[in-house]
Amino acid sequence: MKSKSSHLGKLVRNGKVLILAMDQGMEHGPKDFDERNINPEYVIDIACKGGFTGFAIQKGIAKHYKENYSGKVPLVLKLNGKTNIAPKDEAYSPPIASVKEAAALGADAVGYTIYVGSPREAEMFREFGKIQEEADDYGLPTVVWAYPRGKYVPDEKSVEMVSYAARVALELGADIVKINYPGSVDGMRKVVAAAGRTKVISAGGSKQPDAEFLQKVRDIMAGGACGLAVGRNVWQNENPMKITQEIKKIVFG
Ligand code: FBP
Repeated sequence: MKSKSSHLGKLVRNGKVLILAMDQGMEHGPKDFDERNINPEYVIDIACKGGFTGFAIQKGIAKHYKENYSGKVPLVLKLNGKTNIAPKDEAYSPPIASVKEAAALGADAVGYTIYVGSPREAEMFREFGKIQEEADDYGLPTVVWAYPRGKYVPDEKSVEMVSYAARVALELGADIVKINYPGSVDGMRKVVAAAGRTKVISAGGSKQPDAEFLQKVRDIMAGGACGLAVGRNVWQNENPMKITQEIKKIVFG
């Protein structure tokens, strides 16, 4: 069994992280995809050839397409997930895979979504606590998607809420926290400060024109984040490899 630092060494390159996320099939449904990227092989090819430090997917894709990505890009297996059909008020993402399955699939990290502030926050904390403990046993780093959400959260992307979520990830023992960009470089700095020694990466968000998105990447990095876990802005792009190269120039300098 490899040590946690050797797994982290794959995910973090020169202190920076660039994960390609494709859990949107579960989280958003087929509406996020077109006739090209609806085929998982299309996105897997981008993950493998793009030089990403990780590829975040659910276990079904991980199992059915193992031969396509294995050994070519580090796997970040998402261990919970939900659709966006149910109302957001009671935001909850149930566990659907185990750390054992992640290890058997050759994952280099496990991913877990926690809706901070949700009425069901306690359940998610408890479930992640167990996963955190098992991940430590397997030497696997944890990446927490920390999203403030639910009927008590007035603004999911306010600096205050995103900083709180980042801090919660630190308190829960996450190695890396993925947050939604809080809208400004200053806001990002506050989030990074709140996260302490937990590394902060930002989601990409919905598809933007290239120049706007690349400015957002610059701002994310200027705010002290160590990278991104990006999905739609790469595989919905007309030229995914070109935008990936541009993102890499900014993230890895
Ligand atoms: P994007 O870069 O496409 O925004 O992906 C980031 C991500 O966190 C995905 O990993 C996840 O599927 C999705 O966003 C969650 O989005 P939402 O905020 O709608 O739940």
